[in-house]
Amino acid sequence: MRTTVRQRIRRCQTARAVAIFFLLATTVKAEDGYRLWLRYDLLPQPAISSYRPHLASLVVPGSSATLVALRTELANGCARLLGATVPAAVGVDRDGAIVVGTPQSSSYINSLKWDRQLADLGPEGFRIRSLRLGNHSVTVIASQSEVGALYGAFYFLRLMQTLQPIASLNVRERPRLQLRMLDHWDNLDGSIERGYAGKSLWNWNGLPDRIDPRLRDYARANASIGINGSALNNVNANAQILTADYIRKVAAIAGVFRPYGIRVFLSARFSAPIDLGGLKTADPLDPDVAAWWKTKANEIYKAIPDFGGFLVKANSEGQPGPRTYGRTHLDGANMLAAAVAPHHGVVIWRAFVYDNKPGYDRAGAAYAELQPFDGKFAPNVLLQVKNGPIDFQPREPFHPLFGGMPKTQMMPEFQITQEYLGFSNHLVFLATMWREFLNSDTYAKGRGSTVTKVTNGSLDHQRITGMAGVANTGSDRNWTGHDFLQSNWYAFGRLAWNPDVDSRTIANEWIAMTLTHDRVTAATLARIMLESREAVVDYMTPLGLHHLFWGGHHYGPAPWWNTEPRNDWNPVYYHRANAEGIGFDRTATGSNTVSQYHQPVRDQFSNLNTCPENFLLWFHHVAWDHRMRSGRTLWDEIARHYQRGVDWVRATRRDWDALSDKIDPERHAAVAKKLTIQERDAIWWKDACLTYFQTFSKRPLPAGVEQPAKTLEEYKAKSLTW
Ligand code: GCV
Repeated sequence: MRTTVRQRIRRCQTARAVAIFFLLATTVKAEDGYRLWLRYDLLPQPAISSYRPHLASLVVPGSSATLVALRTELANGCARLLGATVPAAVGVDRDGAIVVGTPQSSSYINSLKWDRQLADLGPEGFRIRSLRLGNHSVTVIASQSEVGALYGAFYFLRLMQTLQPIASLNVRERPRLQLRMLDHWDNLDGSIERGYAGKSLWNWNGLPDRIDPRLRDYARANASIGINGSALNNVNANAQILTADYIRKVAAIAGVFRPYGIRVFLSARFSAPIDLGGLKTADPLDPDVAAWWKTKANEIYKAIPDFGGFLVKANSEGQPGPRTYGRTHLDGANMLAAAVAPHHGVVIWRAFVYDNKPGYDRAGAAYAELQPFDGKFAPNVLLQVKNGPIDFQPREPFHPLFGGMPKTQMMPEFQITQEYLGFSNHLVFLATMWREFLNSDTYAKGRGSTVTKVTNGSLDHQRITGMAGVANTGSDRNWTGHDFLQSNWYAFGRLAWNPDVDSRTIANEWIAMTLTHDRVTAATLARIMLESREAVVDYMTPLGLHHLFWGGHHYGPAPWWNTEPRNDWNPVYYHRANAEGIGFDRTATGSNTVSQYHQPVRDQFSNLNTCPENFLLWFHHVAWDHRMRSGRTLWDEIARHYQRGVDWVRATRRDWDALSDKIDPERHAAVAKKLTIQERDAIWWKDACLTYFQTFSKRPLPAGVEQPAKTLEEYKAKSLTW
């Protein structure tokens, strides 16, 4: 049969259209994790039907960058969730309008006379109300500030993403903490210290001219969970970040973040006046040094008027600091604080300081060093304190500085990136760990003086509050290296907004937004996430053991390690296993750092009979045959914990495999692969630790605990690439 030219052209066009369609379909459907929890996939039909009448138009007047971002987010989000465009409108001319903005940007919101109510919620808080405007039923999302309205819009989208009703809303939300920050340990060469998801997101070489569009998506994701600060560079800081060249680059990043309410911070190297300024000293009490920092701060604020301030790691792990010049942390922090104070900036001084004196206990170092300065820091200084007294271990008791410095502004530091939790290979949901810490009762002012209350400022009337998380983001397409670990970024943001949110709520939200609306599947996933942290503690460091990690990279077990130049970088320093028993005696018969806690916490931890068993070997050196509450000996109990951890990973792999038809194939396969590694590692942890500790305990493994496959020498010879 002969075809006409016209027919051939049409066929070609059709073929091209089909090809483009498939190309688009595969691009759009690529389940590579890039979209995080902001996927906005089509909702189930019943939800669409119930939402549709309340989403008839978007009335978001204004042309500022924030309002444009807000309007775009709402329009895209609603259109994709509902599968139909929600038109933008200038006025409320129908039922179901969504009216968003501030009293300044929207005459409708102005007409509501909500000034007092909005003021009560603070500059970043918002109200969402279903009400009648004139003759129409509408939903109003309002805030004092445009960024607050943006937070409200994300909240509203989340309601739909998690299938909540929107017909009759009366929401009042405000962040409980002021500084909600991600700390990036990103180096200027693009590498990330303790980063397991690729390279740095900041393309320093291309900036300020070439701005990666991904920066905007980073900002969107953060704004969606209320994160409002980003410290861009490693706390092991390179002074170059403070040069004019880099300030221009930082200003370009700040320009992308600003509409989303995110301010940039920089880690400052304390010796910068020498490194960059050519001064002979960085002594904080030297007037030339103070003047150099003032000039530098002025220069930064000129380029970035909303610059947040400096984050400082001083006199810690080889970093320069005031003590290099015979001065104190107080001298250093207050000198820098004076430089940024005229611009309303803050100094975030890290409490991660420890010395290397013979016979000392690293867990008590920060308290000994900093507590005496309580009440003496300048009003714009915050002390950023890791959740536990050592270093982001799978389980630590709360840091005694919480509750120990009532006249100082305290800001917890979490590690979202999993330096000590299997990098981006292990599925660990960290909300439960952070919850445990926030719920801890310091007893600083009697019962109920929880870390949450220290953090949110309610216990000691703290003026500036905050929380920081060391980011787990990188250039990997899925941002965090493991699809599930996006949930930790999400969880951090949710807890920084409200440190009272419970872990289950966070898990459920994240699952609904990111993985599935199927109830049964979601329940399985939530259970896995909520159990995961305890499982990791079981197979890595049960019963209060800590820092058993391979030296340097901290991946995998090396309880035998004793070759680091500093004692307190060696696992043997922490577990102290010998023929009698195992554990670090931090009671009065040992280092007595337990005395840094208030009563009755101190007594509870000190007493072998009342010490919670999950902290037992943190505070006590315990005999191998010590009877645990279960009736088993300590040795048997340790062994059973390791086995339990391994069993959990095996069961989780089975659970995950069974969900292959419930999760898209791409992410299912990616997570399955990671779980294989996690199982291999859990077995490695169990076997290496038990084989090694057995050389001291000289006891057999109890029934039900699998025999290790290799010899201790083989575990010792293993490397990261084994
Ligand atoms: C940025 C631990 C990590 C270091 C990190 C340090 C810190 O020691 O291993 O990589 O340095 O903590 O928090 O300053």
